[in-house]
This record gives sequence, C-alpha cells and structure tokens, in this order.
Amino acid sequence: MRILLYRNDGIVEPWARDFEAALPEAETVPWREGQPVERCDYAVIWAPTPALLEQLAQVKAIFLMGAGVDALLKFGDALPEVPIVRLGDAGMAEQMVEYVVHAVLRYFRRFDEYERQARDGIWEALTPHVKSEFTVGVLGLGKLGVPVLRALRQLGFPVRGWSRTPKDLPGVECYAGMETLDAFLSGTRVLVSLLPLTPETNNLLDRAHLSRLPAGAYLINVARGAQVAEPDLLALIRAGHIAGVTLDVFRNEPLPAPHPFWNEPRITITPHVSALTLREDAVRQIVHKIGLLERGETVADVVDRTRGY
Ligand code: NDP
Ligand code: OXD
Repeated sequence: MRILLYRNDGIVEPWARDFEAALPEAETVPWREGQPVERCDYAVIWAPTPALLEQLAQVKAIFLMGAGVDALLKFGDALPEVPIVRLGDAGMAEQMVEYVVHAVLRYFRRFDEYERQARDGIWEALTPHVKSEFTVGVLGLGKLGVPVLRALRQLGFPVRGWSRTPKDLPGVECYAGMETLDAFLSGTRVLVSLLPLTPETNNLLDRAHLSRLPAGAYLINVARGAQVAEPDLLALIRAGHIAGVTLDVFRNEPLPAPHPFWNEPRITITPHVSALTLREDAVRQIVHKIGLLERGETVADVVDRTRGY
C-alpha cells in the first residue's frame, strides 16, 4: 500500500515515520510542488495546492490532517470524486475544552479587567458576575462543540447550543436553524463559535447578529476567522456592546502586522492554536479508517460536499 503525504509546511518526515511504524505494509510517498504524483492508494494531506488535487483522482480516499475542510472544499469542482475524510476529534476536543473553558472563566472571574487594572497599578475588587446570568452559547454541536458545552455545564454555567439540525443534549438548551438564531443570541452572554466555515457561516457574525447579543457580551472564536465581519466586530467593541473577545482564528492568517485587532485591548489573540493536530492520535485514527476501507466497511467523518462540512 502506498500513502502519499503532503503538508503545506513541508514537514512530512515525522508523519512518514509514524505511518510506516503503524502500518508496516505501507510505503509513504512525500509529495512536493513540481513533482509528478506517483500512483498511490491513499493521500494524507493538509492545505493542498491545485496541482496536487488535479492528480488525486486515482486514490481510494483523501484523508485530511485536520478537522476543518474549508481549505479543501474551496476548490469546488476541481476536487477529485473520491471520498474525503477529515479528523474527528483525534485529541482536539480535549484541547478545545481547555482553551474555551479558560477563556470563559477569564471573563466570568473578570481576570481580563484585573489584568488591565494591574498594569495601571489599581487595587480594586470588582463586583463578581452572577453565574446564573452568564449563559454560554456554542454555535456548532459537533465533535468539538458538544464536549465544550459539557465541560461548561459541569462548571455550573447555563448552556445553550445552536446547530443546523435539531439536537437533544441533556442540560443544554438546543436551538436549530437560521430562524432560531436571533433567539439563541439574545440570551447568550458568552458566544463561542465552533462552526465549520461554509457559504452559510461565512460572515455569519456580522453587525446584525452580534447586535442581538446582550450589552456586555463576550465572543470567543475558535472556528474560522471568516465567520466574523471584522469591521462590524470592531465597531461593536468600540461602542461598548461587546466587552471582550478572544480570537484564535482570522480571515487572513497570520494576522497581518498593521491589522487593527492587534491594538484593540479588548481583543485577546492567539495564533490558531486552540486545538492542534496531534500527530500520533491523527495517524492512529487514519490507520484505523484505512483498515475499515480496506475491509469495505464505512468510516466516520466523511465530508459531505453538499453540506460543506
Ligand atoms: P463537526 O462537523 O463535528 O460539527 C459542526 C457543527 O456545526 C454541527 O453541529 C453542525 O450542525 C453545525 N453547523 C454547520 N453548519 C451550520 C449552519 N449553517 N447552521 C447551524 N449549524 C451548523 O465539526 P467539529 O466540531 O469537528 O469542528 C468544528 C470546526 O472547528 C471545524 O470545521 C474547524 O473549522 C474548527 N476547528 C478549529 C481548530 C482550531 O485550532 N482553531 C481546530 C479544529 C477545528 P449539524 O449537527 O446539524 O450537522
Ligand atoms: C483544523 C484546524 O481544522 O487546525 O484542524 O483548524
């Protein structure tokens, strides 16, 4: 069995080592721009170029080294008609829980304000927020959104979630569909996005929707930057409607040096690290799925191109 490997950062050797250790019958074939594509059974890739995609029509499946599929589906009709399989959790849910819980607690316990006070040498206790009024709303009830909600519920926060299709999750107020979004947002004090980037979610968090959040709300975006209309968000922060924002993802990454987000004290920035691909977990999951496909069985996390995720 031959497995083509490609990453846009060029770091494929550790992946090759891990695949060959986990699947001794496999030969890995690293691909670099400009090289011909040798015949392979599977491709394991991240952020491919059009030149690579054009030549993947012969593989049995394309596996992604990440959870989000937008960087691949943007190629539309140029994508080969083979199954595309993304990572499902593979160690990312635990990291996402840590990141989001940290950000929510920071706002709930007003650490963001204490950080600013300390920089100005101010010793002053602030009135604590009331937990029963600090509802956390998570957009996206998938592999990552559900564990995040569970962890926040365990901490005693009122929690609500929004998805495309209806859900029933214990202890979570569930909303589904565009027609429920305004109601969902109006009762959400901390909004967390864990939605995939699709034509429907692109710019979803614009002035109209963000204004539905109650005054003094917070936003945590750990999904994709293009879901946020950046000028609208800045205007709402400056108007005092949004009290604090934590962004791990941006429309253009790396966030360009002159971008106004860098100088906005109410925005906390991290460089797309909320849930990293853990190579060992990823290889274990992909090897398991290759085994299923080889036996003619179905695998989870196959991308639905019509849905866009
Ligand atoms: P899933 O596919 O498991 O879940 C997606 C959820 O979003 C589903 O509940 C789905 O609804 C919902 N959804 C999709 N479109 C809509 C819509 N138009 N309206 C309402 N709900 C919608 O994805 P994951 O949980 O695995 O990952 C979510 C995203 O997180 C990824 O797509 C990726 O962009 C991002 N990510 C970011 C990382 C980072 O480091 N910052 C790391 C990993 C992922 P339904 O259940 O009804 O289908
Ligand atoms: C992913 C990501 O989608 O790293 O896996 O954002």
